[in-house]
Amino acid sequence: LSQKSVLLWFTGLSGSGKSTVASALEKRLHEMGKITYLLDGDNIRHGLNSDLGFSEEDRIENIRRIGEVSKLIVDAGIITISTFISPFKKDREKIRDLLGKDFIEVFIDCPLEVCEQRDPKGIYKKARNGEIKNFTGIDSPYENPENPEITVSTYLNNLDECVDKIIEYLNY
Ligand code: GGZ
Repeated sequence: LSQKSVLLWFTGLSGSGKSTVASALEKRLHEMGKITYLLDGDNIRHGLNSDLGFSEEDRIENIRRIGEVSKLIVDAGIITISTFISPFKKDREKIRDLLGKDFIEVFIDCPLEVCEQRDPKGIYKKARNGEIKNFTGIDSPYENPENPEITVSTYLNNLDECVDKIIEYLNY
């Protein structure tokens, strides 16, 4: 196998652009002949973690399981992109410890105000009017990464520029 596999761990608020950047990054990596796998809410929260909600303890367990699954995929030699809010620094650091040098934290940086303005699914609106409780950034915390390997600012840069920054870091 000629590819060096890593875990690209995307963290950021709902609406920050994690999925959009991850999809565009996958496309770019595929064009370079790389094999990737994307873990996100659609394939994890509806399946493996369908027993978990959004309380603090459920989020901790959600991220723990995803870290373990991510490691298995990295061990198989596949570039793994995991996109979850992962609001707690401590839980992200546990995954860093699990993966060692293969862990690349990608902070998808976007101010809450901008995420809330985008609100593609109308989910912030629901959080504001109390229809959804414990919503990250509203009534549940998000702890910014302190030393992420990569910071992508989706409110400042366009999609191509965001992907370029990650590709340049990977230096394949
Ligand atoms: C945050 C929530 C919540 C609450 C439902 N808080 O933007 P989305 O809608 O499509 O993606 C969000 C997704 C977050 O799941 P994660 O597994 O990434 O979260 S965590 O890492 O904190 O475990 C959002 C939706 O689920 N969603 N309720 N209360 N996001």
